[in-house]
Amino acid sequence: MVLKKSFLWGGSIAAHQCEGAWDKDGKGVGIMDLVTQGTYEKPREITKTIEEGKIYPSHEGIDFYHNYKEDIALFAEMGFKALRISVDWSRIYPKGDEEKANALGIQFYQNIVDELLKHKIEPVVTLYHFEMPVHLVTEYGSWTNRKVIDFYLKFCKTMYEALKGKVHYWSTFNEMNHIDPQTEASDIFTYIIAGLKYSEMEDKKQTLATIGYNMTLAGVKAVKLGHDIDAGNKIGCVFGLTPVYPFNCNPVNVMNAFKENEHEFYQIDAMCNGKFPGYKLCEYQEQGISLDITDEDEQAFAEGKIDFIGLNYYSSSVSRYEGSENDEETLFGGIQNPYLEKSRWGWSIDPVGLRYILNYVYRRYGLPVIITENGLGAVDEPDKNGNIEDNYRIEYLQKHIEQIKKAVIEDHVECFGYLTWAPIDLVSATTGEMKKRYGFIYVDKHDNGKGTLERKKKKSFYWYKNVIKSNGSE
Ligand code: BGP
Repeated sequence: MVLKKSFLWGGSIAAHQCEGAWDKDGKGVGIMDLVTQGTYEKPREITKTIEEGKIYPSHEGIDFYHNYKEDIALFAEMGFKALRISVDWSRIYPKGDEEKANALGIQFYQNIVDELLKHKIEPVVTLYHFEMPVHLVTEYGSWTNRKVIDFYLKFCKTMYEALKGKVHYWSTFNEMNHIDPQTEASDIFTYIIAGLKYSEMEDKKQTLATIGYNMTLAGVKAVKLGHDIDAGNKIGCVFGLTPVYPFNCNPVNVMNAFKENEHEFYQIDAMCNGKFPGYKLCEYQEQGISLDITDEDEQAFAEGKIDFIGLNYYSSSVSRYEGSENDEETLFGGIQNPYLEKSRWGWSIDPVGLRYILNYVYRRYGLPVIITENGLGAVDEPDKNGNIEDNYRIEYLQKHIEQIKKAVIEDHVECFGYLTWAPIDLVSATTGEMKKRYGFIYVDKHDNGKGTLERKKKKSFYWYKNVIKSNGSE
C-alpha cells in the first residue's frame, strides 16, 4: 500500500515571517511589525511604536515580497504539489476598518497565486496567521470586540472574491487554539494570536474566553461566507496540537493529562460539531464568565462547519504531576519527556506523537486532515565549502513521514497532505530569530539584521525532492 497519488506534498510559510516589505505598497502596521527580535531565554519585546535602532524581524523578513518568483521556482524544482501561504490582513485593509481595500495588496496575492498555478502548485491560503492590523487592537480592543468579527469577514470576502476559482483550500485561522481561560497564557502567545499581552489583561479569564469565542464565531461565519461565494471552496481551520501524555498510569495523572489536552480542543469541537460546546459554557458559568451568545450565533455555528482540519504538529508534552514543580518545563506547558530527545529550543522530538494525534483528530471528528506544519528548528552552519549538510533535519522529517504513512496506510486516517514548516528559512514566530532555521533553502540573513538574502539549497532540498518524486517511499 502506498499514499494516494493526489497526496499534497509541499510546505508552509506565513506572510509576516517571510514577506518583509512591511511598509510597502500601502501596507498598514500589523501586530507582528511591533515585535522585536528576541530569544527563547529572553522573551521578545513588544513595543508600542517602531523605535530606531531596534531590530523588527518582520520588517525585512526574507524579502519574499520581492523574491517570490525565485522562491516559488525553487519549490517547484522540489516538485511541490502545494504551498500554504497566508494573507497579511494589514496589506489588504491597512487599518482594518476602511471602506475600500488596498488594490496593491490584493494584486500581490493574486500574483503569488498565479505564480503557484503556473508551476501547478496548489495554493492553500490561511486568512489569519497572526497578522492583524494594529489599529484594530488600539481602537477596538482586538477580538474582545464583536465589531472586529465584521471587519474580519469583510477582509475574508475580499480575498475569497479576489482569488475565486484559483484557490480551493482555505484556512480561516492559524492556531487560535492556544488560549483557553482555564490555563495561564504567555504574553507572546496572546500577543501573536490577538495583539494583546496576557500580563496587561485586567480580567484575564473573561478576556481570554471572549477572544476565544469571538474568534471561533468569526471562523464559522467565514466558512459559510466562503461556501456562499464559491461552493467549490474547501474551508478548514489550522490548529496547533501538542498531545499531552500522562506522567504515569496513576489514574489521577491520566485524568490530569486528559484535562490538559482538552484545553486545545473546545474550538475544534465548536467548528466541527456545529455548536459551541456545552461543557465549556458550563465551566464559564461556574466561573462567572459571561458570553453574549445570540440566536444568530447558534445558527452561525450550525451553518459553518469546517471541511477539513489543518494540523500543525511539532512536539508532545507530559502532564504535570504532584511534586513536578522542579521539572524542566516546556514551551507547551507540560514537562519534558525523559524518553524523548529535544531540539535546541527544548521541543521534544516525537514522531509517534504525530501518528497518535492524526488518529485522535480523525477519529474524534471524521474529517480529512492535512498536516499544515511540521519541521525542525535548528542552527545550520555552512561547512568550509559553504554547503549545509542538515542530516538532523532529514532524519527528523523522515521519521515523521514514516509515522504519517503508518497512520494513513495501517490506521486508515484520511490525511491528504504534508506541508513542512518551513521550506525556506524565515523568521521564527515565537523567538523572532533567524538562527532558528527550518528550511530546505538557506537564506543569508542573520540576527543582527544583516545578510545578502542569497538563497542556497541545503542537503535536505535534494532529499525532499526525492521524497516527493517517490511519493514518500524514498
Ligand atoms: C507555529 C506557527 C508558525 C511557526 C511555527 C514554528 O506555531 O504557526 O508560524 O513559526 O510554529 O515556531 P517558531 O517559529 O517559533 O519556531
